Amino acid sequence: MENINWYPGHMKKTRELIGQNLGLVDAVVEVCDARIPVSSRNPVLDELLSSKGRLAGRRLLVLNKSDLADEAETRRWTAALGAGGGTTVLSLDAMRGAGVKRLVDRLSAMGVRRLMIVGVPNAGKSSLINRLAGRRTAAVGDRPGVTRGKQWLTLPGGMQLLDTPGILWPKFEDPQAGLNLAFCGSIRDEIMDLQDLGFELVRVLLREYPALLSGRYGVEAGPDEAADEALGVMDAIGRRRGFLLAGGRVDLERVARTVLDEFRAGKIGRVTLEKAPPARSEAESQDPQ
Ligand SMILES: Nc1nc2c(ncn2[C@@H]2O[C@H](COP(=O)(O)OP(=O)(O)OP(=O)(O)O)[C@@H](O)[C@H]2O)c(=O)[nH]1
Ligand SMILES: [Mg+2]
Repeated sequence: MENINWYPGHMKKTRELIGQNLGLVDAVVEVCDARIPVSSRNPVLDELLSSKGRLAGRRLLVLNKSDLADEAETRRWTAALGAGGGTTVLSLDAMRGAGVKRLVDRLSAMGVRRLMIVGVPNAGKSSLINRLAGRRTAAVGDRPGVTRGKQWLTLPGGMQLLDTPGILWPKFEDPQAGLNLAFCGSIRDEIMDLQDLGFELVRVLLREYPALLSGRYGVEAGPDEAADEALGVMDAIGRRRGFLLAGGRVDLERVARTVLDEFRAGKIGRVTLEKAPPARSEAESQDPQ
């Protein structure tokens, strides 16, 4: 996946392919990353679906990797993204299978016969396909490939699933989205160097989840995102872990890699990088009278 170039020709081809495949199904499941429910989506799906009026109301959005995301945020996102009524939103952990039955029940209740899965790279499309199929059919962690012929998987229960998911390319134009995708391992190493990336992640965690950061690394971490503070925290992490270079300087590259790896593996804690709009009842209760 790291080697993919989302040059315009490739995007156009992917868009056409997804468009064609949407014509073959009666429901579409979009998989996004629950930690970044904005950055891990792409409006091109809206565009493609608007020309497929028959799929109105037959769209499901899966907030995957919910095991790694902040539960309260996932609840808010589920409510907010489903608010219009046009999309059914469900949270899921495709790695362990939590939520998959709910998804299948939902699809059955909708009378779905043929469906396809779409999503940005690394969102968990193959993992979900394997979960739905009840066996390992799609290569997990594989690089997105190009379809050769249509293959349908018959799911237990009789539903037909297109075995090749549609790849929605990530939003490279928006630098923050690029960072978020890189933090979550979707476009690793392409956006910027590892040390900068780790530094940016420490800044975000300092601002949003300082207690998790100090809990994991035992360093003082206040909710101050000043650059000095993030650098100071990285330095302290390096000293505690003994990541030292000759002369006693901290190996910041190693600190960055460690924080990124541990974040991606969920070791720092459950984190949602994009905050959901407050649920209506919360917003109302905060309204000054
Ligand atoms: N913690 C966690 N990890 C997950 C979950 N779903 C998938 N993963 C992991 O995320 C990585 C990507 O999963 P894939 O299923 O290969 O994702 P994909 O969307 O098919 O990726 P591409 O084929 O590259 O587009 C793998 O390491 C999976 O094990 C989940 O719900 N929770
Ligand atoms: Mg895949």
